[in-house]
Formats: sequence, structure tokens, C-alpha cells
Amino acid sequence: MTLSPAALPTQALAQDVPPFSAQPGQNPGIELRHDWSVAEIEALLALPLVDLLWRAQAVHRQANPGYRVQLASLLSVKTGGCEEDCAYCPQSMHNSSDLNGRPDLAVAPVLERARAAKDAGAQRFCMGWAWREIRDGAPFEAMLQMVRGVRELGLEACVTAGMLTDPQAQRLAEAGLTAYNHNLDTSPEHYDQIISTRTYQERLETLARVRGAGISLCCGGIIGLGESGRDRASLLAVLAGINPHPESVPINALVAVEGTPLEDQAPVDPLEMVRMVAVARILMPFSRVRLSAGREALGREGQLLCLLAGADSIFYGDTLLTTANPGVTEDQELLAAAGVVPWNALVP
Ligand code: SAM
Ligand code: DTB
Ligand code: SF4
Repeated sequence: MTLSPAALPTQALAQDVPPFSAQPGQNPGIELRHDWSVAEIEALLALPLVDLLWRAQAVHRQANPGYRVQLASLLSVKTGGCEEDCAYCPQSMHNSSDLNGRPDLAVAPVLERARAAKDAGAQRFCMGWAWREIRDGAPFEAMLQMVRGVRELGLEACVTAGMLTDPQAQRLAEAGLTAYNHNLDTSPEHYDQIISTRTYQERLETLARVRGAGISLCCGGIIGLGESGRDRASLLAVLAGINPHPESVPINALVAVEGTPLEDQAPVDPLEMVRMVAVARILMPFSRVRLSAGREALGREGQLLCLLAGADSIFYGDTLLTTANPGVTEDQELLAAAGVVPWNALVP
């Protein structure tokens, strides 16, 4: 029997992945699992790359048939001087990165930046505060105004500002916050090599508070922190164990910044990012897997492979929080080269 090229994908798909529709719950054929073992995930991470990409594509093609990519712009509202000792972070007061004493931003300039991001094509606007936790008072009231203003522009609003209380989460929800970003960063086993001032358990409690207030969860991690393959699998197992899965899963590669304890860390092999993205897509079929920090070092083809592996969002704009990101023209060229369209090209 001869197989035509067109017959091959369908046959493999039928064996490996049950068909399912673009919305969870609409098709009983897809089983959303929260019980992936670390060993199972390690095995996925270690698949031959072509097989891993095949499986990730099969999932992604069905969960996101239009192959739409969400563009999220990022702005640091409160930069540096953070009490936490995250070894990767230039904003920690324990590290000696030079952030040139950047002032906190007020509501009006933040909303100007949000409008500019929208005009450039972004659909989501993410705002960061270098805080261990949110404190009540004028800066929190300003944060709420920023959230309201971003939502009024018709953009999704995301905040990342450390730990929070139930009442604070409630007020953010009332202001219309779409999502709260709080990363697990690495595996529970590797965690104490990276951060000592906040526990893994505290991170999980923060995530529960966000969910409890009805806000979408944006939760992911970083590779390139000196972790093992098993640590990567373990991080993904914790993420996939969250029920329901986090609505967004940012996958970051370490940006090794001078003045941090990880400044001399070896660069991440782009194919390792491709593998992380692919496995995240397989484990969390309907989550938005965001190709996050470290894109500058991935190169065009590395990023294209990440899109093929199932990334359906990128940070859009030439700065992340404090480090560089590709410019908007470069990203428009990247998406065009991939032949994928951003959300707003299809969705009014
Ligand atoms: N302070 C808040 C917190 O930690 O949740 C919000 C801001 S913090 C900078 C947001 C996330 O950015 C971190 O959890 C980490 O995953 C990521 N990040 C920070 N510095 C990074 C770096 N140098 N490379 C890659 N990711 C980084
Ligand atoms: C996430 O996971 N990555 C973004 C966003 N969420 C807040 C932040 C990346 C920061 C990279 C280092 C910097 O620019 O300071
Ligand atoms: Fe602070 Fe967040 Fe940076 Fe950690 S990652 S030092 S909590 S700003």
C-alpha cells in the first residue's frame, strides 16, 4: 500500500490524539488531564524532536484551528528595589543590576502606553510592579485605575505584582482585571537554589487567591536557571496539575543580566525552548502558551519552531520589563514568515 503525504498526518493523529473542538467541554473526545507524572513528562521532553513536534502540532491544530497568536505588550510600572532575592531578576535589591533609578509611572502615562500598544496591534496589556506583595494605599488605588483604563480601551489587562490578599484580588476583579501573572519559575525541587525569601507554597496560595476571585491565571516558568531535565518536567507537572489549567502559561528563557547571581549562566539552546513549548502545549491543550523572555537569543528560526510547537502568544514591543525584546516590525515580519495571523486580524 502506498501512503500519500496527505494521508500521513490523519493516520498518526487518529492513533495518538483523539479529535476535539476548539472549546473544552464541547467535545467529549478530549481528556484534559491534571495527573501527569514527572516520568511521563520527562519522556515527552526526551522524544525525538520530530515526534514531539508532530504530537504538539496535532494538539495545537485542533485546539487553535486558525493558528491565531495573541500579542501582549508589557510595561514596568514600578521598577527595581524589590525585597525578594530571585537570583535571575535584575529588579531585586539583593542584586546589583543597574536600572538607572527609574521612577514609578503614574496612571496617565501608563494608559498612554496602553493606547500606543493597542494602536500597534496588541490585544493584551500587562503591567508589572517589582514588589514582594501588593500593599493597600495610593499605589494600589492607581493600579486599579490603570486596570479600569486598560479595559476601557478594549484590551485584556494583566497585572504582575507579587503576592496579594483575598480582598485585593477581589478589588482587582471588580476593576475588570482579566488575568494575574504569578510564575512558579522552576520546580519545587530546584526552587531553593533560586529564591529564599518566598516559598513555593506561598506562590501556590497566591495562585489560589487569584482563582478564588475569578481572575484568569497566568502562570509559567523559566528555563536556563541551572535546572535539570527532571526539574523542567517537575515544573510542568505542577502547572498541568492546576485544575483548571492556567489560562496562560508563559515560558521564559533566562535573560542573564549583569549584576545577578545568574549572569554567567550558559545560554539556553533554542531547541530546549522548542521542547518546553511543545510539551506545555501537549499537557495544557487549551491554555495560551506564551513565548516570553529570551526571544532575542532564539533567532528567527528558533522562534518559528516555537510557533510550530504550539506557542500562541508573544510579548510584543521592544522592551519586556527591563530587558530588550524584538521590535514590532521584526515581530510582524516573524508572524508573516510563519504565515500566522494575530488575533485582531480575525477577531473584531
Ligand atoms: N514581582 C512580581 C513577581 O515576581 O511575581 C512581578 C514581576 S516579576 C519580574 C515577573 C516574572 O518575570 C518572574 O516571575 C520571572 O518568571 C520573570 N523574569 C524576571 N526576570 C527574568 C529574567 N532575567 N529572565 C527571564 N524571566 C525573568
Ligand atoms: C513572564 O512570565 N515574563 C514576563 C512577564 N511574565 C511579566 C517578564 C519577563 C521579564 C524579563 C526580564 C526583564 O525584562 O526584566
Ligand atoms: Fe521581585 Fe518579582 Fe524580581 Fe522576584 S521576580 S525580585 S519578586 S520583581
